[in-house]
Amino acid sequence: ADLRVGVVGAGAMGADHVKRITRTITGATVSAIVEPDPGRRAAALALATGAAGFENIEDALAAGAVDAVLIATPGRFHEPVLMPAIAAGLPILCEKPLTQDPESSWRVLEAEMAGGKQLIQVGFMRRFDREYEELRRLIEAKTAGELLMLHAVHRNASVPDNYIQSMLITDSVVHEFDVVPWLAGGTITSVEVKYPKRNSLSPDHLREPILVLMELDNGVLVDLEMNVSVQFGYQVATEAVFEKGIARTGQPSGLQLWEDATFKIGDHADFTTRFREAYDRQVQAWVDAAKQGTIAGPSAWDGYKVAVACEAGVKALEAAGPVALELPAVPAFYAGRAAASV
Ligand code: ISE
Repeated sequence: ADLRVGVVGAGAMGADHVKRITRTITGATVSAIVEPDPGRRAAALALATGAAGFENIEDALAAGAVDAVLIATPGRFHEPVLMPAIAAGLPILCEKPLTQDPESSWRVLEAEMAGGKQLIQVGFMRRFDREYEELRRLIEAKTAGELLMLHAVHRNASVPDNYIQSMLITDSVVHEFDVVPWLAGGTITSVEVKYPKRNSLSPDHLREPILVLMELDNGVLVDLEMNVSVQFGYQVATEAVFEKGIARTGQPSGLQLWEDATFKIGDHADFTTRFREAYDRQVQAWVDAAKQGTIAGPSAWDGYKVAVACEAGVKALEAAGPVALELPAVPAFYAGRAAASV
């Protein structure tokens, strides 16, 4: 039988997932839309035939309307949705971040551990991007030698009005905090932020772009240009420097067009298309695993590690130099389950 998924939060990302589950994913249907805003709820319900609408997760759970929960609310509302879903023992796909600070992420880990079963997969979809997967294999195989450093760019055309300075870290760099250690096989030990000349096209309340430097315990150094007002489109790209080779991901690969003595290559406008395949693969893997009572991607522990990095990153926005970070020992509950991570 199809996995009956309740999608919690029907903003841009939630609506995108509703369409995905309805049109692309096999073995799952959207059985509930949980969204307090009546307009958004109705719009999402119109995309998912047969789904029931609820104002909050408690009502959806009480109605027995869902077998699994996909959380796509803003990050600050994740914990209040995660806790009842964990208590109900349901599989969960939680959009990034797990929660917005290490303390609340730790509470989530404790709740999951208390239930004795891994329920939470965190939506760091970059791990499902084929080029990142290939790059990770290349780094592991060492055919181009050891990885020395990564140059990364993360560029958004623009951001919504509610996007504040700390969100450069907690909403955007959060992805690199997950994917960089996963790629490079190390742990982040410090984060530093430098400010180049400010973009006059940035919203008044933002000081960006920023340059983020991450040091890993295996000696790999990472620089990231985080830039959210580039106007022209959406780019997430990495150049990996090896001892005897260079690898690049995320290069423009759309339509090639020669016109008016000019050559153009199509590129992306936003993350829904740039990572469409990654999102599809992530959600399919989650659905398949949920039916087997397991997860198939980043765990709650991975989410916790990222929360610790984000805390250092937010401090680094104000600090003069690198901000060191330290992780507690991985709880045995998660240590034995590395295989659950792709
Ligand atoms: C957004 O929330 C995302 O997750 C996107 O992947 C990222 O590029 C963007 O900066 C965030 O605001």
